[in-house]
Amino acid sequence: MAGGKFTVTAALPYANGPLHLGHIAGVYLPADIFARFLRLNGDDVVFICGSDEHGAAITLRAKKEGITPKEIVDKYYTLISNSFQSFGITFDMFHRTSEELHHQTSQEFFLKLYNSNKFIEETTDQYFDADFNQFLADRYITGTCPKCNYDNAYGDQCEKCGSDLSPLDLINPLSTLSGKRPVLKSTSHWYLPMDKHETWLKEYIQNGVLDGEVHHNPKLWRNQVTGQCMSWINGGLKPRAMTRDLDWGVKVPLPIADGKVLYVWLDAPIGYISATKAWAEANNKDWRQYWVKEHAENRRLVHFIGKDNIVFHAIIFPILLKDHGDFILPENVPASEFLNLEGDKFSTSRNWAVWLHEYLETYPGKEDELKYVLTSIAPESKDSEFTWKEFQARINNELADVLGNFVNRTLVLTHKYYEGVVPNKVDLNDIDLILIEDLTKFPGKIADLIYAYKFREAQAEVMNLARIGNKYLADQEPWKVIKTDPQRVQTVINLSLQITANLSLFLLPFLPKTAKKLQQMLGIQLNDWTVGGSSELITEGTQINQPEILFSKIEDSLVEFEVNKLKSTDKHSTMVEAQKETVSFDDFSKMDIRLGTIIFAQKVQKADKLLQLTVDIGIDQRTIVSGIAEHYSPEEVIGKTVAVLLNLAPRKIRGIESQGMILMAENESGELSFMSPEKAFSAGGEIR
Ligand code: B3M
Ligand code: ZN
Repeated sequence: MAGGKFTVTAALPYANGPLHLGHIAGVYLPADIFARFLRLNGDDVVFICGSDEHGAAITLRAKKEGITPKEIVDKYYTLISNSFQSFGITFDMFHRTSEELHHQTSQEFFLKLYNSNKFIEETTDQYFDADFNQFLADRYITGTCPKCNYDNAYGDQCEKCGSDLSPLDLINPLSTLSGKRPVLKSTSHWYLPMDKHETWLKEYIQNGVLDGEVHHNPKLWRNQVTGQCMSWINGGLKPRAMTRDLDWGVKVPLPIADGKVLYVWLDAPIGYISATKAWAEANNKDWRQYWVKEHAENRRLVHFIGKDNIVFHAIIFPILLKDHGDFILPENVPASEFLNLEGDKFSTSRNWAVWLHEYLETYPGKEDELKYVLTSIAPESKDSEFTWKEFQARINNELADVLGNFVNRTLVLTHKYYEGVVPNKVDLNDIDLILIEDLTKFPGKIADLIYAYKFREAQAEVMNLARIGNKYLADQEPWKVIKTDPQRVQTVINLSLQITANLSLFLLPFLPKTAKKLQQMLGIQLNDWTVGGSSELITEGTQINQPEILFSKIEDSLVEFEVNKLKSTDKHSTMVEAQKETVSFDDFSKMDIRLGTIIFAQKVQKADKLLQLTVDIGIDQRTIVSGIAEHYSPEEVIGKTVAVLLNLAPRKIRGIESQGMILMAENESGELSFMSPEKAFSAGGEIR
């Protein structure tokens, strides 16, 4: 099986926020296991990723944080690439779509398609926000989904039912910039006529046939990937615009396209190619051997992604690659389903998430524990769930009690009986022979599972070997037999050490740090998968080092701490999160806020919540109607000095003209409190 050639990619994360465990379990960890395994197995592999720095995901985030898109992508590129590095994801290249090389590569790609008439130019009416002078595509517009009635669907997709939408499909569309109903305005764009590609796509996806030749084994595609693609195709593909009216992105390289950029989903997957070029340049390689048909014979392109990216990688990108003509097409698109967290979906806005960088900071050195748990529960074929309770159970009952225990017993006994020197095997009995025979099957079994993208099962196989080891020790009872038949114990310990050595090899793709630690304890170095399965991996007479405990147990207090943290930040974030748009200083200084002293108060007739106040604001005395009657009685408020917004347009409330607003703070349980000066300031003092 070795000797394969692979170009492996992992979805380019948007540089608009940190990564959480859902991203890791679904995309980056399986991709890394795959790449690490291929390297060990002697396959030729390049493993590519980078940050996706264009599109509305970036510009809207920048707007929300009140900084520029450039500042956003720089900030999150750094955060994301650092956490990948400290977690131990072994990309050969982590590139950025904001790099010049990428802009060039994607512009050339676009031009090639443009010049060979692969696009259709169309002028249509599109939604436009007149206040912001901007067309509204994708996430710049929301409205009600025509398919499921969800009222917060985006212009490109409904996140509730997964439907692919265009802004014109939305019922009751609203601009996310101004919050207003947009107007229609005409604009021209280049469309990819996806409808023309249905026939060959079906052949390619369903049968693994491309240009009349066998391209890949369609049985190795996950059901949900083939299923989703076929339902798209059978529902009829529609032309899709490949350009946008925006000022952030890769400029459309045509003189007639001022103010237009490439659609982010056109440029992002081309990012895999640019990243490969950057890597090749830095490492003296020829990038074409990884992408260009003529130079990349038998090269297998594999895209690791989450299920929300299936259409882009299994339909749109293949169309683009085929239209271009020079490139190989994906041989598989192992997409994951979603990981949930403690009974709920991961949610960035609610802060319902376990962030990778926070985990790494809080639990340094425990990367392998997290890797183990995430692979054990990976959402390969259906949604799955992460809970801290299960995190604890998997580490304690499996890593510590099965793997750690077996290794520890073996090494401790080697030291106890043989001063740490590997003993000989003498007289193998039937049980030994069966064990030796079983051992030979492991590398092949695990490899087959990995080549079939079944990482959960592959890791479980490695654990099975540790279980076999435990059972062998328990059945052979060397601690008893040592008194009656010391020769027999030599064999038992030798074979247990062979199992341990094999584990230290098989663990490398999954738990690389643990595997290396184990090799260090054994005083051996293994980095070739093909030697696995041997019962001569560690030679007689080898001096091994003192064992260290591989995994310490996770206390209940950690579980409690993490669950509480999740719950408290969740509530907290809904209260204090900066949800409002940034305002300029000029906007702020338009507000006239001063201290006012309440000199009179009475209840408003037939209105339980309202007090009518007379407030002295230094320059005059005015009437303000305030909704505080449930929190304060009239007597209580008289004499208080509070913050007042003076230049709020006057409004009539219950027939009384209110000439300002008292500013109040609200706590979690909805109680109200005045904003009073901390020093004894009198009415009229300005607040700024
Ligand atoms: N950035 C979407 C995502 O992060 C997008 C992936 C691009 S892969 C070429 O889910
Ligand atoms: Zn919907």
